[in-house]
Amino acid sequence: MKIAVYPGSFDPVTNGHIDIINRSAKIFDKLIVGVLKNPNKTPMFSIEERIDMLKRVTKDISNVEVLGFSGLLVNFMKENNASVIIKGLRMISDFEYEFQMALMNKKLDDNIETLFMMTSSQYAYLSSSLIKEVAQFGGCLKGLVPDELIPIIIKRAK
Ligand code: COD
Repeated sequence: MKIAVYPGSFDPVTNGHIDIINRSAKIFDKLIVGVLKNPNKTPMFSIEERIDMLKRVTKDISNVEVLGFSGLLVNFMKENNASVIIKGLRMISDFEYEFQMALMNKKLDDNIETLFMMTSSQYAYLSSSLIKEVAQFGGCLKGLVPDELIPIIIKRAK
């Protein structure tokens, strides 16, 4: 069974993330969406809230599981028998940091491969931080995040 992990902060999940989840779930037997609990960052949404939002919007994809993790990604992978890391690439600016992380993860565990999936063109400009900014200043989130999450994000951003 080929198990992949799509890791991220997902603060909050956007339609760009969901596109990567949908497309990679078709390639692997199981896709684990790994939600990072980062003690060095103060997110807009708690780890529990981010997991809950991801579970709601992926409930119809039968081979997707949403789990939280802290610490090293490679340890989380090992605990879940996963061997492939999925990363989304938007702009060339994503590449440098993602390249560095892929090499470090390979150094930490040689059995793990990182696969990069190109963003779909309609989501290339989307990021969680821009979503938070748009929400804070009252912009329209339609088409950028799942409809059912729009009121939750707007409420939190106020
Ligand atoms: N289209 C396509 N892909 C996208 C889009 C979009 N519109 N938006 C985001 N993505 C991709 C990102 O490129 C990323 O691959 C993923 O979706 C998640 O994005 P974010 O912003 O929610 O999450 P990040 O980038 O903050 O996640 C960072 C990690 C959690 C992956 C990283 O910090 C990590 O692995 N931490 C664990 C600690 C560890 O092991 N450190 C050593 C690693 S070398």
